[in-house]
Amino acid sequence: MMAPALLSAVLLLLLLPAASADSSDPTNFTIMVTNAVTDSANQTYSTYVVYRGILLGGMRRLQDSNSGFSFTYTENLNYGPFLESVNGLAGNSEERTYWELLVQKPNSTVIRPDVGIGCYIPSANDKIILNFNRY
Ligand code: B12
Ligand SMILES: *[C@@H]1O[C@H](CO)[C@@H](O)[C@H](O)[C@H]1NC(C)=O
Ligand SMILES: *[C@@H]1O[C@H](CO)[C@@H](O)[C@H](O)[C@H]1NC(C)=O
Ligand SMILES: *[C@@H]1O[C@H](CO)[C@@H](O)[C@H](O)[C@H]1NC(C)=O
Repeated sequence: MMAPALLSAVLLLLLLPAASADSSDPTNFTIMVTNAVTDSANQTYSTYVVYRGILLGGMRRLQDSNSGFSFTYTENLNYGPFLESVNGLAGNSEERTYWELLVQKPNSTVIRPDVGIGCYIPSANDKIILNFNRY
């Protein structure tokens, strides 16, 4: 007969792997490329990050999978990666255009993250919207 405290410790050890299993599943999300300046066709792609991985990682994975998605970024000293171009189209300070980062949550609410692609951590089923826009 095991003491109740020992028994619950053994039970906890048995249950732990199951309880943390979700952190080993990929976090699936989509990336939609839109253009508010020229109104060209939207493109949607699917990718994923590991548990609490950053958006930039999911974008690199998508680019490396030959899905037709490509992007470039510049490195800002203070804020990290600034998304410069998507699918060959680059933002331009003379024309005051840039790639805006928006996120449509599963309940359809659209947010505008207050961080860039190097800091945003996608949630499952986010629709990341990379929107070519003016400022
Ligand atoms: C103006 C501005 C912009 C302009 C910059 C272009 C321009 N020529 O004006 C535009 C509209 C492009 C912009 C875009 C974004 N911005 Co902005 N921006 C600012 C703002 C208001 C002033 C920056 C500035 O002119 N500084 C003075 C100059 C002399 O210094 P600078 O180092 O040369 O400034 C450059 C950087 O700030 C850079 N920059 C601007 N925003 C961002 C964002 C990121 C992630 C990076 C890496 C660089 C960067 O562009 C400036 C000009 O080259 C700051 C807030 C503030 N008051 O500082 C926010 C700020 C820097 N931006 C921010 C954010 C979040 C964004 C976006 C991600 C918003 C979005 N959801 O789309 C996008 C970037 C998306 C991408 N393509 O990667 C955050 C960054 C916080 C963080 N830790 O990541 C700030 C601090 C505002 C906030 N919400 O708190 N932004
Ligand atoms: C994520 O996507 C993969 C491949 O499309 C799929 O097999 C997996 O079940 C998805 N995971 C979740 C948690 O939806
Ligand atoms: C692209 O997506 C945006 C934002 O969801 C939407 O407003 C627009 O109508 C779409 N454009 C096309 C051409 O489907
Ligand atoms: C939608 O979901 C987000 C988080 O995923 C939450 O912050 C927000 O309050 C929700 N909005 C509505 C209208 O339910």
